[in-house]
Amino acid sequence: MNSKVISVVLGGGQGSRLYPLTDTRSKPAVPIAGKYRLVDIPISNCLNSGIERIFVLTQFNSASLNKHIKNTYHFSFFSDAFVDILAAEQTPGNSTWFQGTADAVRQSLNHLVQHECDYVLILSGDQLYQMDFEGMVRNHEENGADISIATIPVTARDASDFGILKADENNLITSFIEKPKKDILPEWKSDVGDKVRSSGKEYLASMGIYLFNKKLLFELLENNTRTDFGKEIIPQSLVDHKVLSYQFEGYWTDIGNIHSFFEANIGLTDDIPEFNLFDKRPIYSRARMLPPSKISGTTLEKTIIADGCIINASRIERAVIGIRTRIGTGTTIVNSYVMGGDRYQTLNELSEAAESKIPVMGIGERCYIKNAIIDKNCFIGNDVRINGGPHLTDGDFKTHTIKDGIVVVKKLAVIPNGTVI
Ligand code: ADQ
Ligand code: ADP
Repeated sequence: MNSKVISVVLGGGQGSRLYPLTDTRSKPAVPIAGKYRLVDIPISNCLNSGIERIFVLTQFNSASLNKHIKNTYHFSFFSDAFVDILAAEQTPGNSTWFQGTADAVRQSLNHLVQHECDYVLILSGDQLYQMDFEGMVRNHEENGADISIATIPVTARDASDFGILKADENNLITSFIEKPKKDILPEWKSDVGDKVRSSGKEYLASMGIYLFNKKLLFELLENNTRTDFGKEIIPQSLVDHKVLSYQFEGYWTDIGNIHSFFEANIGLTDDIPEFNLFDKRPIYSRARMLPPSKISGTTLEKTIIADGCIINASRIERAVIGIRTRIGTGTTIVNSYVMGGDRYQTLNELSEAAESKIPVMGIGERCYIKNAIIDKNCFIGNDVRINGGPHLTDGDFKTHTIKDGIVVVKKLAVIPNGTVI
């Protein structure tokens, strides 16, 4: 175990950009890739890097997140390892919720202070990547840094969504601006090297991954009201502290909104996905002891199917099908993420539903579903047509939301037979 580092995962603010997936659960608990939850990504990166003391900060504490963490991350009785959730709490000294990233970490200082460590690694909870943090810690130590920021080259199109920085030849960050407007972007170009420049990625972006010397983190956060790392703490630290850029070479993507979340999931079905679930470093998740999936009469094309599914569809193409999904005969699913279910209906429930012609949990018969995210435990009837795409106007409805042409069917929604969206 790395005894020098404790990690803090920023599990999410209001999570409004992932609405409606975050309507009834906190962001870290959002299911990804059919069987994991968002929080499993940063936690797995930590564990694979030997960092085994992890706090997860979240704005709202959901039973499903607690249960997931409690049932997934078991450590030996004799080890100091832990994954603890710190939900925003009102205490006598603090009556507000976390106001921003720095404020969230500030409110966790009283927990951090109880553990011995030299560095605190701050991570975002909504990113898809595999990174070995050991290299970052080594680089930080070897160069005597006060703060290290993981960085990645991005294109001009993406640059306005990130903190953009400039660094000298020793990787010392000389200037930093949070989400620069398009008109001033050209001033922020970096010398990223010929190879990277040819791909059009001429800006160096912060990945929102920070390694702080513990003492300095306390100094920067205690006795002040600065609420955000990107807007305040980082730019203000450049003057008095040695802040280094640690450039990352691999695949990294921010999955903070519905569009990027959808693309990241569907991207996993590529022949050689940019994010490799089959890597030798595992992504940890809860072992559920589900039966193997049972599939009959289905043509499958570029599809990921998790455990415990019962599938009789006719065709599934470029789709991620999550745990315990049931799909009826004659159904086609294209370019969609079906999250699955938390339980199975009993044979009795199924025959009662059939008699009263109400949908059963899962996806019914002869449906057509394209460009959609189906949240957990939905009841989609027979002959339902959900055809997402740019022709649809964004909007929020009782059973579903449309964002960027992607139809997101809400958790527990009941979509009657024959519905067309
Ligand atoms: P953003 O991702 O836009 O930019 P922000 O919305 O502050 O920054 O969120 C950072 C992470 O913290 C996210 O995972 C978010 O869910 C979480 N978070 C936000 N508020 C929180 C709160 N009150 N409590 C707990 N968690 C909270 C940041 C940096 C940029 C950088 C990008 C890279 O500010 O400089 O380029 O990350 O994605
Ligand atoms: P996941 O498998 O995605 O990790 P969880 O195990 O966290 O999901 O959630 C399963 C949820 O479903 C739990 O809250 C559990 O109590 C509930 N559940 C499981 N079986 C049944 C059932 N037969 N009837 C009602 N709820 C159930």
